[in-house]
Amino acid sequence: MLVIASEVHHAHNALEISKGALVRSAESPERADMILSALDTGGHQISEPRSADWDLLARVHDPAYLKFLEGAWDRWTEEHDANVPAMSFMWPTRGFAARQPDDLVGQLGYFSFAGDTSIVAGTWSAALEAASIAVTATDEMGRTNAPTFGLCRPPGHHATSDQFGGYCYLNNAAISAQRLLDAGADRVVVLDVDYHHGNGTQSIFYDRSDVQFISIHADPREEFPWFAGYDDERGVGAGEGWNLNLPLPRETGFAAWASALDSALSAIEGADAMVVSLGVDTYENDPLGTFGLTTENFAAVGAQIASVGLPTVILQEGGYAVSNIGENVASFLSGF
Ligand code: Q9C
Ligand code: ZN
Repeated sequence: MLVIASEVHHAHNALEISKGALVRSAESPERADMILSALDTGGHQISEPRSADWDLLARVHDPAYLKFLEGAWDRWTEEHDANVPAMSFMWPTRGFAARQPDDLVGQLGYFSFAGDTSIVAGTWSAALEAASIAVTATDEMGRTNAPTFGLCRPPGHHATSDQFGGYCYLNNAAISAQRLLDAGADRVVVLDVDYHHGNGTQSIFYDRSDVQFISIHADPREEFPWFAGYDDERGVGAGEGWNLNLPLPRETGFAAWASALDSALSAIEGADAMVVSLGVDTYENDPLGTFGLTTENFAAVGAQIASVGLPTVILQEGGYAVSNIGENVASFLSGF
């Protein structure tokens, strides 16, 4: 399979608040290195991305948010030590006004939703490169009519139109779906199989019928992102009925997971193309997940999704078992 990848992601090596401490993020550069090396060994064709257009990004994200992300690190280092990441400690939660303040720390709170995601020197260039990977993979799929894999890092499915969080800054899958629509698709389905609910993708398309969003994930009663991903979230306005959440309890094994995938695939309606948000944090030994999928199971999942027969772009989301992430992604792609 054609794989779009880049080395630019190395510039992004962030910190996160985990269990009360500021530690190295689980979303590490080694993740993408391991995937690239496994795909290279597996004989996949690897190619570099072309730069994504700002106008396309601005069809998915608030331009004020894009400008903020682009300039946040330089603004931060005017006042702070470059050894500490840029992040807020306050967010406009219940009862507060969702207005954009002038102060940088306040803006960091306004434009984010979680303390697991910080901004460091290379964050913007890496996020922009990941979006470029998604767009190039999408265009190559359109040109060749063959499935294409975008090795995006940082991931994207938690990023909303104007908030970063869950290790995500630009929503690569949403940008890919928008690109497919702009290229002539009438409807695109985004199938999100990451362990966590893709709250960002859901919110971006929640009131639209041209993108169907379907997600299989750990029940938000028990897992991040806690405040989105419930099965009664079905879309609003024109988008009503075009959002499907299939939450599963912690510790779900492959049989139950695969049966949720069957339901997900039979719910696809009128789509001309598919974007797969591929998180492999459903792996049995993932440090952030509790599901029980094995490396071999990922090949079956890939084959099951491919059987739908839609033109497909596959984009990397989560997966934190660094020593196994390469073989897990390779297994999915070989099955597909
Ligand atoms: N130390 C994706 O898989 N943070 N994001 C957990 C644990 C939330 C996961 C903190 C996990 C976000 C793309
Ligand atoms: Zn995840």
